[in-house]
Amino acid sequence: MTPNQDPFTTWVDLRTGTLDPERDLQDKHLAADMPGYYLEQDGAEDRLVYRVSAVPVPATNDELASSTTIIEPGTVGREYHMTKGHFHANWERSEIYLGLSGEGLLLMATDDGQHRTAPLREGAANYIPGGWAHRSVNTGDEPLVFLAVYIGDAGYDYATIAEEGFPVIVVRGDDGRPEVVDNPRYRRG
Ligand code: M6P
Ligand code: ZN
Repeated sequence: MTPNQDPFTTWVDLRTGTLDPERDLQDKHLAADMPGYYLEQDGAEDRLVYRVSAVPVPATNDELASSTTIIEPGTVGREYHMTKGHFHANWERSEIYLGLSGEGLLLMATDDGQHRTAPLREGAANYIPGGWAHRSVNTGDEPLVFLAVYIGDAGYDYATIAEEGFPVIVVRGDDGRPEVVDNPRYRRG
């Protein structure tokens, strides 16, 4: 049998998340890419919130796709910078998030409103089973960097989270520390 791909190496800078070679960079800005994702977004300055550097592979269930994500530190209102978050279009597909640097939280939720919070920092390898939407939040003062590995045909369902939100949000408390609180705008599908 002849394999349909050659092996390849990607160098990962474990602190910055930079890949060598860079193949597919996607920058996510507050205004253009995340309209309505934060409770207090009106009037917030536009900015780069996060960057995804992907290692493209064919979108089949034989392949493992991967990417680093770098979330800049900061808040929009009281909410910490976060990714958009998604279910997989093939919703039973799973994923692993390995924390590389910085300090944050991984939020996971099912479409019937269950939710979980996991640590996302150096050395935390989080398993995200199929059916759990996932969003990462930078609660620290440095960029939050993690590596994701997922099945090639997982795909993205952004619409459910864009419309319904997550059951919880992560805000900076009065003492300056992160708090996970109920999302007043959460709508269960
Ligand atoms: C991780 C992976 C990617 C995802 C990225 C940003 O790197 O899960 O597939 O694109 O995080 O998350 P989102 O797509 O929700 O903005
Ligand atoms: Zn995913």
